Amino acid sequence: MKISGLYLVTDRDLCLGRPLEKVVEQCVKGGVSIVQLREKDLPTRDFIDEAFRIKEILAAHNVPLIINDRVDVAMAVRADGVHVGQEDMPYEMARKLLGPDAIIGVSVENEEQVHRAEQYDADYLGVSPIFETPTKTDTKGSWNLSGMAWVRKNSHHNLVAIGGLNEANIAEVVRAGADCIAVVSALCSATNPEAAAKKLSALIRENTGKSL
Ligand code: TZP
Ligand code: MG
Repeated sequence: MKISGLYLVTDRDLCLGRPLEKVVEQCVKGGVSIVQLREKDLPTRDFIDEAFRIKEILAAHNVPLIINDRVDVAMAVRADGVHVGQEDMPYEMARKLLGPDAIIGVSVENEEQVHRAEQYDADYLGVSPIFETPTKTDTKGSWNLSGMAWVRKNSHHNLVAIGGLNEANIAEVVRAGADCIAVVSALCSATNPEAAAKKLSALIRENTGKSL
């Protein structure tokens, strides 16, 4: 499945006190094309319950649900796929468990990981992080625009850019080769998530197919 457009990665703590379900629904109304549920410290039972609630909202809009890290949770709730980082379950193992139709994304943080990922039939690579971001601080360096362009040249995969992206910089990230833009705070912490999603989606559309 070709992943494109605007990709929401959730963070309950960044939703300014609003329920995550409300924020996700507004983002979807604003044109988000895919949603990743990312929960780093919820008990498994709560993660599953939340995933079912989000899945129902997304199903009404035909938007796929991706689970961050947890292949077991993805299987339990029959999510559309999973996103794995370099320290999570290896790609091949996740593919075996979830099957050929699942959407599986893999984070790449350096050039070696990009080369290694060439042998995967992953649905996308998460190019992470493009810029430094307070949302995720355990990163080792950032790709910047030149790195994004390097990944585009050296990978056959569909590319999802993430990290420090917002309306001020996504045009150039798309022009550097991103197929899809993933954001946390630019949507979760937006005063009006629906309007923010509309604005970001339009910027992605306008810049797709153009180069730097
Ligand atoms: N992975 C790499 S950067 C990041 C994740 C989950 C956080 C991106 O957050 P923001 O607020 O869009 O910079
Ligand atoms: Mg992970």
